Amino acid sequence: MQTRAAVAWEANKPLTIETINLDGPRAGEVLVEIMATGVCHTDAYTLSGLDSEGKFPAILGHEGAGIVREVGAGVRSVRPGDHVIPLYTPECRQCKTCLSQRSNLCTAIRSTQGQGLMPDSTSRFSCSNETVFHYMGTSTFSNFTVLPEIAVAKVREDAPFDKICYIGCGVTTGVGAVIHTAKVWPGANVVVFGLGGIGLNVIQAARMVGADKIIGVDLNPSKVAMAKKFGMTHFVNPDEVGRDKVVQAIVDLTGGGADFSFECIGNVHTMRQALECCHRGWGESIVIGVAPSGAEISTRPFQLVTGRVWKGSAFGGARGRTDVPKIVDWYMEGKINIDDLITHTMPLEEINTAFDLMHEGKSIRSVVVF
Ligand code: NAD
Ligand code: AHE
Ligand code: ZN
Repeated sequence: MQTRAAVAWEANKPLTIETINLDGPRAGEVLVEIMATGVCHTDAYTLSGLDSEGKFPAILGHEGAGIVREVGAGVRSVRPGDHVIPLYTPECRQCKTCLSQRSNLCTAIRSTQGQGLMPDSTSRFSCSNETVFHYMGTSTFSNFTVLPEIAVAKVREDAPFDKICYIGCGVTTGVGAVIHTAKVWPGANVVVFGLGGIGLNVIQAARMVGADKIIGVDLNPSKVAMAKKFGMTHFVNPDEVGRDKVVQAIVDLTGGGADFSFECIGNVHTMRQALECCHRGWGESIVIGVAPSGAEISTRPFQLVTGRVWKGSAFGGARGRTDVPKIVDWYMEGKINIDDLITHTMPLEEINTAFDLMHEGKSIRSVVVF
């Protein structure tokens, strides 16, 4: 079949809207009509050329929601008409990691996914006889996409696509990091570096679980109003306190250091600050931000010797097929706020504006509606 998609031909160039060829689903795969997709900072990261797994030409996008239109041989868990959210972290329920229940990092298809290919090492996308690569196993910047069955979460049908697409990455990443990865306790002091599409979801989950102080750190003061609405109690602007005094400012505000910090920027300097602002003896810092390929983090080992813990979180530690439908329920029950975070909605033809708004710091989340 043919479908409309935004194609990234090369790094740092605007996406172009093309009519491309899409081969149908093979065994164990499903064809999904994407109804809406968010634009996450990770899409911009890969487009920047700094992602070691970034391949071009590719169809980016990993924060979608849509409807199953066709299934390949042997598919049992979904059928045409089902509403689904694509999963860049699949859940096969059979690999060592899934069976361990210790991590959400399913290994079933990770290696081909990182090469921009389907599990049989081929691409379903092409344009004028040129292969176009998949991205993160999802490629939601295409009106139709093909996914492995294990990479879709079936969700309730009354949930609006243009809101729940955000659960495909940002919401689950932020909320999950608090609940699954850090297991923030009531009364904890929490610091969030980066008040964007991920950080604000960390903030709303921290409030939900009963955190005490929720301190936001960002260079852009225009993020403060939204962050306060979602639960931020204190704000630190590194340009006001001095970039080398951020750690001290947080230690002072928390009476000794944070119980939990979350880095939601992707900057190795703020990752270090996020660790070092944690409380001696038990403070945990969770790295969510994705740093450029080749970047490295550093700190004095003494920071760890004295009990601070450095952890990372991918997709909020969520097991997609199990946890994503629950988060959709939380949204539909009014337990989490998604609507206010979606500051811009646009048609596919205007997708480059979503990247511009992100880089200019003017949006929280932009959603493309097909
Ligand atoms: P965003 O652009 O919406 O937000 C980033 C925020 O960081 C902005 O508010 C910006 O003003 C602020 N910022 C930038 N540099 C700063 C600095 N030096 N000090 C303080 N604040 C600074 O991005 P997002 O969509 O929220 O994504 C955030 C990060 O999380 C990205 O690196 C993204 O790739 C990553 N991410 C990781 C996962 C995961 O599973 N681990 C999932 C989604 C996104
Ligand atoms: N290809 C990148 C990896 C980037 C990365 O860490 N991605 C996160 C999700 S970001 C979503 O917005 C993730 O899930 N990581 C676990 C994994 O298996 O990729 C790079 O830097 O090489
Ligand atoms: Zn993302």
